[in-house]
Amino acid sequence: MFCYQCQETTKNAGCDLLRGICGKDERVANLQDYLLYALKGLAAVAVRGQESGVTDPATDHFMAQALFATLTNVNFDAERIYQLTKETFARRDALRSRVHAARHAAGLQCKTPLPAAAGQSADGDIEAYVALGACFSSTINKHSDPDIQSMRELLTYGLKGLAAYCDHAYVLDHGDPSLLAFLHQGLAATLNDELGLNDLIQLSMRCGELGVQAMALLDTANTGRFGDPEPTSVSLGVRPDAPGILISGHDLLDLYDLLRQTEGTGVLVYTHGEMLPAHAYPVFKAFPHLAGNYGGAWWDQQRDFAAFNGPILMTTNCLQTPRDSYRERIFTTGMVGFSGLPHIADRAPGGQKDFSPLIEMALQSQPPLELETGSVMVGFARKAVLDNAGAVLEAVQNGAIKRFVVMAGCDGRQKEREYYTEVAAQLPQDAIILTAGCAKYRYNKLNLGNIGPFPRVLDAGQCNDSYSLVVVAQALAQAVGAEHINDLPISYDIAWYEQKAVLVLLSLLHLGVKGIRLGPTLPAFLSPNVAAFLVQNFAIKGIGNASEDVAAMMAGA
Ligand code: FSO
Ligand code: SF4
Repeated sequence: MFCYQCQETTKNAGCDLLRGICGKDERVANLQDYLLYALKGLAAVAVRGQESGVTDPATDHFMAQALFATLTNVNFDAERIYQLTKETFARRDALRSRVHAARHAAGLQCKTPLPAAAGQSADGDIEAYVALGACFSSTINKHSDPDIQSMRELLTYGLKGLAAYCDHAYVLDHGDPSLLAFLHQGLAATLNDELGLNDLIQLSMRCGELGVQAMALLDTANTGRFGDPEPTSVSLGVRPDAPGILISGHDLLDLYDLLRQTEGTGVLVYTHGEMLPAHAYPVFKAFPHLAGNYGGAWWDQQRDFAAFNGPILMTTNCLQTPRDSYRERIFTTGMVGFSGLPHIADRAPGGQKDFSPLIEMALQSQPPLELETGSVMVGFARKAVLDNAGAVLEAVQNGAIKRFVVMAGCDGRQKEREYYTEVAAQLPQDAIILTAGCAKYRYNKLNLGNIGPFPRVLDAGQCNDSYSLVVVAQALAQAVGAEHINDLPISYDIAWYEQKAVLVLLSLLHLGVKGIRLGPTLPAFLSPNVAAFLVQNFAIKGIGNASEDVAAMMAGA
């Protein structure tokens, strides 16, 4: 196996032994590589279809789901990846027939042949696919020019992030065909030997542009369905007298179904990880049995889930290999999977998922062990901040707020991430931290105080709610008459882990944001020349020592 798509990749070079740091074993890695290869072939056919007026919306959505399944910490279920690959080939072949027929009828000649991935035989059992994956992972992802390879990887990972956010929005019946069309175009481009570095750079910037569009779509989907987040205090403790269900991941509709089905049962619902921001939405606040947030970021799940005592639902990334202490209590749903874990099936159109197995299990469970007490503030998404734009501006103008530091992104297990806790703690009292994503768990319980009515950590929500931070920055720029958000007193100290964060990074680059600090390490898939390009054009830098970085950021560097 070889995989270097996430920040925790072995030795910041690549997971190339029998198992990745994330727990993905060689067999699943090979199957995922073969799925990606198959998806590239499907993408090439779909692009030719786009050129010929032949589309298949169901296949477009399938592309987003299948690509999402290959994102870090989503799907470790070999059989499921195998089935997705078979479906990819079946959809590819059906679409190719339609495209051929349409082109034939129109008298169109193909100037270039389709790539090999578009015609690869679909035959084979799971073992054959494992073997083919092993073979393709060492060839299809290896271009002789390391810079072309690096840019293809950057684009591919941005597309995986885009696919994930598309899937989240589609779950809420919010679609945008242009986003799905680009998944095909971008993925097909990674097979096209005629494209040079500049083409791939442009496609990556386009990916970032569509990243903003996808996050905006998901924002509309979430706020349209559940209301605009409001500043809300969330309990971190437990109610000792009732059992609970713990729900993690990003899928708010799953939370909604679960809350409706647990109403009146005596079972409480707790959020974990990236589900924390749900507490700020008016629709969720109306459920008195949404009891609080339990535990820390995704990488704390093995400790948190063991202590929780009740059933756990993983709706999206980030899933870790379950420990025996809670293996019997964890369920997956959506694109998440793990061999041997029970999977809650998708909802029928207009219906709900059936969470009764979790509810039955919860009724037999002990209440969770209390891990901590206290509370955190959430709900500072775009509307909550912009409704107070006057107070923010006044605080900036009278010097109460000297600087905003965007510390969005992901958390992870590496010790180097203590840097983010140190930065948050050392930032002076006149600095506000703008956050989104699970990166916040490094500092959201530090009680960093307030500036006027605002907590010094303004939590906009999930990683996709980085969109809110962009909207706030743009509104602020307009209000102070700045030409560009780079002219505002804002610094960016972004923590990345997986491919949604790659998309968020591309989105910020597309918006022209300069001077981003990216840590805790720069991506292993950046070749020296591609890294140099990012430094030259976007002034991207790695992180350093916390106190030096704090001083530099406060000085605008
Ligand atoms: Fe975190 Fe995981 Fe939202 Fe990521 S839970 S690390 S950017 O997958 O998705 O922020
Ligand atoms: Fe390694 Fe990350 Fe790939 Fe997992 S997703 S195999 S940790 S690079």
